[in-house]
Amino acid sequence: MYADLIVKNIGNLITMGEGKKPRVGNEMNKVEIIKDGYIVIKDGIFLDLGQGEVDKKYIGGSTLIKDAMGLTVTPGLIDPHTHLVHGGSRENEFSKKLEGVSYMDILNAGGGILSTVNSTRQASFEELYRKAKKSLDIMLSYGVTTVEAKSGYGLDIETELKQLEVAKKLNKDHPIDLVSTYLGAHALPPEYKDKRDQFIDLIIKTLPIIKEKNLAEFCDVFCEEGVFSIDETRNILNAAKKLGFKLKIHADEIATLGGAELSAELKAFSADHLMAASEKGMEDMSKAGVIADILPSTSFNLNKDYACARLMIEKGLAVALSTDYNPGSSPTENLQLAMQLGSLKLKMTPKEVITAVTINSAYSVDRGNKIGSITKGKKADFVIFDTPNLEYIMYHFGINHTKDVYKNGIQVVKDGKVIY
Ligand code: IZC
Ligand code: ZN
Repeated sequence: MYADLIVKNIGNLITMGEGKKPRVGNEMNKVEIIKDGYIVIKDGIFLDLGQGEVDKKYIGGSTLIKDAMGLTVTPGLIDPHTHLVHGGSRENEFSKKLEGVSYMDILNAGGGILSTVNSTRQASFEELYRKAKKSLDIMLSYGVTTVEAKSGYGLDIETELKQLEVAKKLNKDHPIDLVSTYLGAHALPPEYKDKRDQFIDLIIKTLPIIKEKNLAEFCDVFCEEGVFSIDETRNILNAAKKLGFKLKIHADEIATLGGAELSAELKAFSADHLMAASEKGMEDMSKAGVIADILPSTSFNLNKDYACARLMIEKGLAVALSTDYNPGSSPTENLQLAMQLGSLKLKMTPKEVITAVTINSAYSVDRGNKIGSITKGKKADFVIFDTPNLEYIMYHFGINHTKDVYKNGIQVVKDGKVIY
């Protein structure tokens, strides 16, 4: 069978192997690298891969042959935790933050998430679409080919649906694949200030509407001291699970509430943040197969402690990394920065980092059978990095190393510029 595309002369081809399950514990550091590798693509799928000369049987008709000139190739990167669709920005809170006012104090004074809720309620569908599309283009230019996107800036049915509809349309229109998450439990809106239970009822009543319109695959809760308690989180997520939603939790970000333990109890796909997770919580997650999604650019931006990635890996967890792109605690689309902080601050090896943003992040959004590794039969999503090896991506920090990006076998970034 003739190939559509062959990429040859790959200096370091990082495949992530068979990619049949997330990599846990010390498996994260066992990354096979093919020197002088090639990949063969047909109909948007990896048909073959190997070392050295490409088999002639693949070349004929209109086969395109690309010379990777000794550079580094990885699977397309996956960002499994973002608050992509939102209105406005929060630079007006920046000076307060620099003076040391905490994230929670800003929220409790009616700013933070609630400020973005106001902007998102006021924004039209087109405004939200344009802003999120611009962010997706930046993400794509950094080598990201799949993105999880949460709602949570409506806190009313109409605006939550508007956010999710924007994500649905972008999933159709943009090369990046989006995985949608309903985060109705992101904050208590002012109109429900003394009516917590009624707000939780509203979230639970919204679930079947979202299910019926097929607007989200996952449900998530911001489980945090002063936001939603463990019991409230359990109620909401159990209701979601009954309707067939997959689960994620913003867990143990600031206070050690037991979100990690709850994620294990509920068999969530991931527990995210975990800066304050207990050791018992990590052990529970490891036993239950919950992926630890760590967001180091949030720690960096809030000037907070970093999650204990080394301990999590020691305890046999599968770690993923994401940007947490949002207008408050992580206003950046740059997943390569999260990777660099993963090495520099979380002390993850470059091999652990690439595992975290490919195969493990694929499983944390339940796409492990289709993406996350350069494996025969998986989607031909891959990145050519303008670096001589994997280590260089983490070593030379703060810049974009992407040269070319391919989505379903089609080139969408050329020399760092989006071209789709
Ligand atoms: O807009 O502040 N942590 N939710 C929980 C966020 C950060 C997003 C925001
Ligand atoms: Zn978040």
